Amino acid sequence: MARILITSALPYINGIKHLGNLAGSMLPADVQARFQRARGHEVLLLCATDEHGTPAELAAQEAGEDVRAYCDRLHQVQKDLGARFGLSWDWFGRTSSPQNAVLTQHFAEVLEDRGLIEERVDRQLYSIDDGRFLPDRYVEGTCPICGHTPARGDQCDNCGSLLDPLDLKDPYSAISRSRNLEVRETRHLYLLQSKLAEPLRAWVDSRGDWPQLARSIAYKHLDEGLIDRGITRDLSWGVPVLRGGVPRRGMEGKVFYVWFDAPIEYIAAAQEWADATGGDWARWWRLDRGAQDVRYIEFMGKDNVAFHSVSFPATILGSGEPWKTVDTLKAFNWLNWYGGKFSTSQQRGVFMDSALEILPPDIWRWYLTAYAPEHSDSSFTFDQLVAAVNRDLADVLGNFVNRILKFCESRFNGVTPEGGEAGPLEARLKADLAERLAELTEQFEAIESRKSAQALRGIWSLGNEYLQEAAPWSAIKTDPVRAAVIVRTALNLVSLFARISAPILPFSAAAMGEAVGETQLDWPEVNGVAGVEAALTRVPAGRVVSAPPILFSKIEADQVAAWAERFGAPREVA
Ligand code: B3M
Ligand code: ZN
Repeated sequence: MARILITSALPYINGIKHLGNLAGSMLPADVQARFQRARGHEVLLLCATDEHGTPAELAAQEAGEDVRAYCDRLHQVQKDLGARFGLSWDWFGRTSSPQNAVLTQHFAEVLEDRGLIEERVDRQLYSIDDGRFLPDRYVEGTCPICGHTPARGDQCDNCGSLLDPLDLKDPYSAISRSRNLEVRETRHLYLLQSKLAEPLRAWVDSRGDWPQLARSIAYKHLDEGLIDRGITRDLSWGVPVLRGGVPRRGMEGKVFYVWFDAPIEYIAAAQEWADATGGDWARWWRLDRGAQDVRYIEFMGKDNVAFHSVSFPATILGSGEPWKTVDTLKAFNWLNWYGGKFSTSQQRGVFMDSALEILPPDIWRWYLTAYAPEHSDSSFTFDQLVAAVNRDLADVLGNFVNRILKFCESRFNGVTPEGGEAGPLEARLKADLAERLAELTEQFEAIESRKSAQALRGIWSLGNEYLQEAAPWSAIKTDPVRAAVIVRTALNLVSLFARISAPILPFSAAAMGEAVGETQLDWPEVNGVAGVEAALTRVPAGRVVSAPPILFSKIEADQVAAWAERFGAPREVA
């Protein structure tokens, strides 16, 4: 048994997340966690809300709420939505936790003591009408690169360029819209990443297990050369810049930059979990306390890779302390909304709450895994969703399960029939299954979302093909013993399908398992035909089974039209 630590990028607190956020980090992290648990490994799956920085302050202001009250409320909303999507977090923490504050201050102290943090005089936009500095997203204006308006002080949403507020043309305050701004001097702490260029490169070189997308982004940033980064801000909401528990001289009233404290929450979330459950966080995070045996996997969208392959490792490696670092960094491309962008600020696309109003969670989980924006960007469209659901889930998996259970109910009174010996059809089925099960397991291990879904679909199809060829509905008329063998085999396939579908389709898999009396959906043994033999005798003769309620209803054209209207989907071009 191995120990596997899994984190996904921490969703900003500023509103309900859209399907793109789910597809590129939280969902694949959950699928992997469920798979590894089913394999018998010890897993710690952590996530948290990212509550600091200007996104939180601006969203609270827009909602007319105090920022802390806003974060309390949205944290609960995001936690509940995660649970409804089946995200099996061991802990869903908060970057605003006391644990994270203490740890963030600790890292800053240690880094400063090691000569890796320096105080510098900065020039920043100051709003005379608002009476304050305007960091990051508190300034908007025109992008100096592409000319888009409004671009935000930290980034242009149109061309993706990372910006400094001083780069913006025609800047104005995002708080008051005032253009009455001037440049003033202010002091800030800088993390001297340039001094860490060599150890960071050596560290990335040593990560043998990073998929291509993450690796190429990491080297791009290393090759461009590391620049020192300001890690404090003139804001009041955030982790205060303390040293030894008192305000650090010269930094009174300032807080750490959101991207400095947010990744530290990966560690702090484990501490929150330990404090709440009596678990041992150090065993997962400290190399001197057992974490050298942990495999650590991170999931995130490609825009977050720089922070996880350079900035956060700079904090950790720079500390000189024995912290666990990421072994496998799995990055995703963008899920687009009909070729354009999902947008939280403009409420464009389908969001986690409205998604669940129209379809159950497993439908989304399947679609977002099978069509994950993995090796390139991909576009969400309702037509593609319908094809995936109707074809894969309703016609293949749902149909198989329903058909065999209904047949067993009507012909065998819902009791798994006994008698008879497996024949050549079953032998071929087992050989095929052995091969495909190995392939499926390999794809899950490699964290290949699309290929895992594809391999799974292939195994479901084997079930349908078997049933079609074996035709128990004919056999029952001429050879009831043969019919018994087929039905027993197919009921065992239902059990097997429940076990291997559970990482992606936890709710449907539970219903399928229940239908054939299986509550332990562990992963089958992968050792050729012997493993399959074992899997196909789990449901013994004599066990009572019952057809589950419809697993997956087909989506009808008029539903799609209504959704397209409701979500303002652009008209599809054929
Ligand atoms: N909150 C950005 C995002 O949600 C940021 C990730 C933090 S991970 C430590 O895309
Ligand atoms: Zn731009």
